[in-house]
Amino acid sequence: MNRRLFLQWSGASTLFWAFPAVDATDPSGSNIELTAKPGKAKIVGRDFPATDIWGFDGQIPGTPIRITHGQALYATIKNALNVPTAVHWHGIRLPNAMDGVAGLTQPAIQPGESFHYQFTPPDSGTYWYHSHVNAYEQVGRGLSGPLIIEEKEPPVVDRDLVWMIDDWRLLDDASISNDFGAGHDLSHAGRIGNVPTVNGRFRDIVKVRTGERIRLRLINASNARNFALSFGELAPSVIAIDGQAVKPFQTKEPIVIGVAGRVDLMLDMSGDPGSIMPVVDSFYRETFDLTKFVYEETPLRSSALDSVIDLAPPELPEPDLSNAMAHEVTIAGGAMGGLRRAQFNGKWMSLREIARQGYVWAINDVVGNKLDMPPLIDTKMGQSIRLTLRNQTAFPHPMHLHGHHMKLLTIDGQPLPDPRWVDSPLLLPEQTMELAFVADNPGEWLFHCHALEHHAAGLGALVRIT
Ligand SMILES: [Cu+2]
Repeated sequence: MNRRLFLQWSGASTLFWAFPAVDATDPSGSNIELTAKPGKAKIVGRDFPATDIWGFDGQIPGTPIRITHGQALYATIKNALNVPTAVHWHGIRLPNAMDGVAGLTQPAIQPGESFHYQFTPPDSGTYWYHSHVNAYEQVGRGLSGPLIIEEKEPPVVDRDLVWMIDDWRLLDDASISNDFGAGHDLSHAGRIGNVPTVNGRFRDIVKVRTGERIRLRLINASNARNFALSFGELAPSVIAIDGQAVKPFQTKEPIVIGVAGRVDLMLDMSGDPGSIMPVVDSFYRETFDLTKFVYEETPLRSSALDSVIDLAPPELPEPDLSNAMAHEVTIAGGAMGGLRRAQFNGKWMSLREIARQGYVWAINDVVGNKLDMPPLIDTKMGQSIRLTLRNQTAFPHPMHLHGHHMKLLTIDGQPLPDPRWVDSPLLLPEQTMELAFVADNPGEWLFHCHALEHHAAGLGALVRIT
């Protein structure tokens, strides 16, 4: 029994506990095959027709991948779509050639062809995989899935749940609106949809039992929607952010999961048997119930488990701040952004002229419209980099650096009480963040806004490490 993968959503942890990790150290790793292809999904329930989607193995979310820390992943991706694609393994510190950015790290996988990815994730945690070709359309149609690297000795829980939270723009017949790359989305908040989902379902429920301890892995697979989730009377403990362990902290504040970000929570379900508890989103002006916990009539236990929830600390290279190379990175443009001119293909042009070609954002006054541009950062292996990231726009930007994690040092000049490592920090309007990382992974890496319409409209740059 190879328990590595293809665990179904329900009963996943039952399987996990029934069959101990006999092959947890299997040097042969895990072989998987995923096919990018069209499929149908019942997103909005019985009263609506199924939605035509593109998905890995034709489903949303794509087939979940679960391996154990230390195992290699061998993944063959077949393309059964009629457009080229490629797969990015979001947040994994992997060799550049496996990063899945078509046109930069590999040629796109043509229709009918396949590509073999192979790497050993150096970190345990909650990650995801998604298309990196024409991403605003391909991810928007469903080409993403969870990628879980389990700790060799995970904290004891009753269930390990993955929620891929996503957002769809559906028409009245539940079909996906075809207006990918609409001008307003490019220049404003990105493609915000009208149907938020958990694991591809709108307004579903999640059955729980009083006393149950749940590890909840939240993955934001939206094109552009950020979430801020509240869990009623529960005070969840945050145990990991962007896959990397944090010193657990309990909070009743809404938990922000920016686009492409992940948060691992530990939940002790303390509601009364038979009760219902909505999970409420409040990131934008209008709040809504994302899903509901429905307590079963029989409690699992009378009081919460009393066991350690801490994960092992991250094993990431510590940046040397005293010898770090400092880079100021300013994001400008978009609607109401005040950017007048920028460099486009090496020439200064007015934003109006640039906008005519579909681009409206710039990093340090450079529009990131191509993958063969001069890099924003060009550095030698092993160099510590200190980034001061300024958002001079009216919109939030989840800034994703490929192939690395960055240590978040300050937000608006305020140091963070505990260290936190991120790969997709959500930079709010007018906010400034300082981050640092060691450039220890050779290659050319994307650094871009993960609001996918923003990236498509120029909010991207390269980091070259030689
Ligand atoms: Cu953005």
